[in-house]
Amino acid sequence: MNRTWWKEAVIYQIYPRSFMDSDGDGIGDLQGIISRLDYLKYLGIDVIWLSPVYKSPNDDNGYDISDYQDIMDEFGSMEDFDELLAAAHERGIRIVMDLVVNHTSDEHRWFVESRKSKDSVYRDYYIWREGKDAQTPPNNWGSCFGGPAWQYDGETDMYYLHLFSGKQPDLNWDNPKVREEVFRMMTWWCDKGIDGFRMDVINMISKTEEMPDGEVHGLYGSFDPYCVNGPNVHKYLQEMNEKVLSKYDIMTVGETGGVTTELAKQYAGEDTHELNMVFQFEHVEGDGKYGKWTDEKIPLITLKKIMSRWQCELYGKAWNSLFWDNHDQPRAVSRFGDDRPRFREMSAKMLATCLHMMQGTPYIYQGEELGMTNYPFRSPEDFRDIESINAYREWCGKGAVSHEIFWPCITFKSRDNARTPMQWDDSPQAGFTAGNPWIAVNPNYTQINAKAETADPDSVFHYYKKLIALRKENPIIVYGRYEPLLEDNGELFVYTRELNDEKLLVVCSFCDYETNFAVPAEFAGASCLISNTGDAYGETERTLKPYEAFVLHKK
Ligand code: TEU
Repeated sequence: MNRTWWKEAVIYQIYPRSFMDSDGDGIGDLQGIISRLDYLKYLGIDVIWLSPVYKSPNDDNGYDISDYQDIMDEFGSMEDFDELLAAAHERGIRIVMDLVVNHTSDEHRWFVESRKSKDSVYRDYYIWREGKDAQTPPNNWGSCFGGPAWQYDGETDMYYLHLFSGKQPDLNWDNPKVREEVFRMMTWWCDKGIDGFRMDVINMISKTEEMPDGEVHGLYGSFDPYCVNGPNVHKYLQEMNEKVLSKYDIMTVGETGGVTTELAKQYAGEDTHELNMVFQFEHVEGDGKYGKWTDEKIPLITLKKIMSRWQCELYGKAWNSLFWDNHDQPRAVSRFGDDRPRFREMSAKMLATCLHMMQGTPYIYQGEELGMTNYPFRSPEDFRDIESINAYREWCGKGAVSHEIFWPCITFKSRDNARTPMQWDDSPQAGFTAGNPWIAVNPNYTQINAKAETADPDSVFHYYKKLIALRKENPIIVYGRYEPLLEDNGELFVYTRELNDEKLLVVCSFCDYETNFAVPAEFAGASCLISNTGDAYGETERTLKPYEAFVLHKK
């Protein structure tokens, strides 16, 4: 397997709106990020994945782009961006942009022109269809953000497709002019010196010609079979690779909800000339009682089987990306660990061990390195995310389910859990802003913040810092073969990594009680690479503390 910088990197995702505000308007910005680069350098990360910073009306917090080559007013100017890129590169940190080209904003000039007339030269930049009538959309598809996936437009008496909000019309990738415009824009950013792209819902860009009703789940029909992993998606990605990606030393990661290991070998194969890696979502989706909404944690055995399958089936064929959370997911320690004060730190360190010892490129979502937790929402007015606001209205507002039953589900899974401001210190608003934040700061910022944790060598922050350093010092962590152990054990996540004559044993307890573990004889006397207890590891029979994690290293 050939060595590359993006296989050996640790990537840190910044959600700019919530990272650091420099001008007191309560919204994070680019100068704020610049002011925190030394913190990221100290943590030891190699790459920043920057969620969208382009011009946007912010219907979906920047994932609705109205100008791909200009900076959102609230975040600053293109000069600020150029300063950020230079300042990051000076520190040896690369910057990967968020490429959102399945759809634009409805305020993008292409769409403004497209909707004016059926004869517009931009008409076929988007997906327009006749309704069954002015009140009935072309089919029964529902959008990801609730409601139908079609918006009626009276100007030309037709409907346009939007798989997300009505202000996010889907681009028509079957139109070569659209592909040409996108590739030209990507080239413009690459020529500025950026280091790659995270590609938003990139496996949705190719749709089938036929758009029949979908199978009904909940309130609408599913568009999946017609809009996900579509007929031309690989052709378009290979064209993108040939015309843009292959010309630069950049990394690419596709956001591919619903992807399988077989498809991932095509999207991210060592020699398929598409992308470098993809995000798979099996461990974070498909768990809902009401669509995605649930208050239940995934059973450990199910989680282990998913993660192990991806580790084993991609080995030597394609590259894994590793994550517990991002700006769309609940906070890792609340979802997969245990955010009760007694267990939060131990379980956050355990989760970090479990993920960062796996094969693939690890992603850290802002605040995960502090063990930040879900937010204690009190009422729907606390939400800012269009997905949560619409879901509460759609499920509770229409009486499909009672508030008492739905509330634990939406507060556990809401994307706003990940979007509360980064907790820098224990000053007002956690040092995020001198103004009023666009979304409330988690009240636990007085205990959980970067200032306290960077000063405490036993903090979650320093544990992440050590894991990142270990990955740089030990090629076995990057390139070693993964093998699961104790696959049917519902308490412990145990696996090995092997490279040449070295071997690692990774043991992680997902329990809030003591458990027993027999160290395999081959690891008797092996040294301890890292643990979240600081205990000595020599004996073969161990009683593990709640959420204990350790890694033995046999050379
Ligand atoms: O997310 C794709 C997506 O399907 C999201 O709805 C996400 O998977 C879901 O909310 C998890 O429950 C991407 C971006 O990451 C997201 O922030 C955008 O809202 C979405 O695309 C549209 O651009």
